Amino acid sequence: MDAYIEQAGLGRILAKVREGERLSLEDGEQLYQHPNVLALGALANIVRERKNGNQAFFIYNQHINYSNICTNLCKFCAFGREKDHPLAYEMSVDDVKEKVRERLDEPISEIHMVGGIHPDLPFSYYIDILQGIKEVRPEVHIQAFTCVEIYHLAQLNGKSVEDTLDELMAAGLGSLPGGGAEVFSPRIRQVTCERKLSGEGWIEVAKAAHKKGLKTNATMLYGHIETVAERLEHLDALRKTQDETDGFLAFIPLAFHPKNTAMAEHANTTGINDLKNIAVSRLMLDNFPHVKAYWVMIGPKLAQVALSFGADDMDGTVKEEVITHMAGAETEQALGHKTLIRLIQEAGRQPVQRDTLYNVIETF
Ligand code: V47
Repeated sequence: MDAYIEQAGLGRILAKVREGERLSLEDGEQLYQHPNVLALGALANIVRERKNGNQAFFIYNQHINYSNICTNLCKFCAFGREKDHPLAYEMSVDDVKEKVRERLDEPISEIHMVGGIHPDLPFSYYIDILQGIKEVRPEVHIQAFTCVEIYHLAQLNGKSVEDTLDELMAAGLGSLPGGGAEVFSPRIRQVTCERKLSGEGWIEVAKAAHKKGLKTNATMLYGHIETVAERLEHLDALRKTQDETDGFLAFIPLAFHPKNTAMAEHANTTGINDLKNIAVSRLMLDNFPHVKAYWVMIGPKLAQVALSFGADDMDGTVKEEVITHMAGAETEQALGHKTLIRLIQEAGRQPVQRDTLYNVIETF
């Protein structure tokens, strides 16, 4: 493999990767511009196997989107709605509890819960839905509320992000998902999501969570108007934050789905772009333990291939995914754990069912 990578003209970067030396933004630029995706994958696979061996993780999880009512109305999003829109919805605390109750017979270890920036639900609602989930399923790990939602909840609560996190943790919050990061560049945010918390704001909330011992994930929404330089600046900001806090668990590149959004003129991402983002992020984010190939976004078949291009995690069973499907995703809304195991085994990796914090539940 090394000879192949060298022949592709990537010998200098290969030497750095072998030495465990940090890649520069210029290296990242060279990787993104490189036409040979197999050589990029082979390079990323060195880091992937150094960190995670032959293991490929998945989780038994359930997604709950408590409301799509949102005041941010980002142009790339087909999920958020204004309050009076016919498709707007909001779940009561009992609705959320019922969603959890419906699947009590399944060995779900994590509930992944996010929603829009709702204009008038009170702070107590968020405490109540956390407590309600714990009442129905006390042992489950709740990974909920992006950094953008946490900032909004702190404003609702009239307290600091730190104090608000304490209250949410006491009610059952276990970790934060990685959404809302988009691309940190102010240019991109100005064009696509001008009302959203800034990139600096997102990072400040993540740091506050990490300082409390709350683990969080991070994402990047690629495949729209962002430049390669803006992607690399985003990765660099995450890498610097991780140097400081060591609180990120996984990075998840999110492929833009344009259908039903205000940016519907864009084409869907291609398989090569998807694999490049997995590979380059694995190489740049040298201090992130995990990179996910989120099958909902890139499809189970490409996610399987991505396990040899830097990714070591396929996310999970999910069930009832809404955000990407509103934007035209043609993937399934759920995968059975047997399917996940088969996808991983056929990719030549060892399936490992994990919990949210990557403790091993079962190896197959
Ligand atoms: O925050 C919105 C993005 C995110 C679109 O932390 C879109 O483990 C593509 O963050 N096309 C939600 N993406 C999903 C998310 C996530 C998913 C799975 C696992 C984890 C994790 C996090 O999806 C949003 C936004 O950044 N998004 N609209 C769209 N049209």
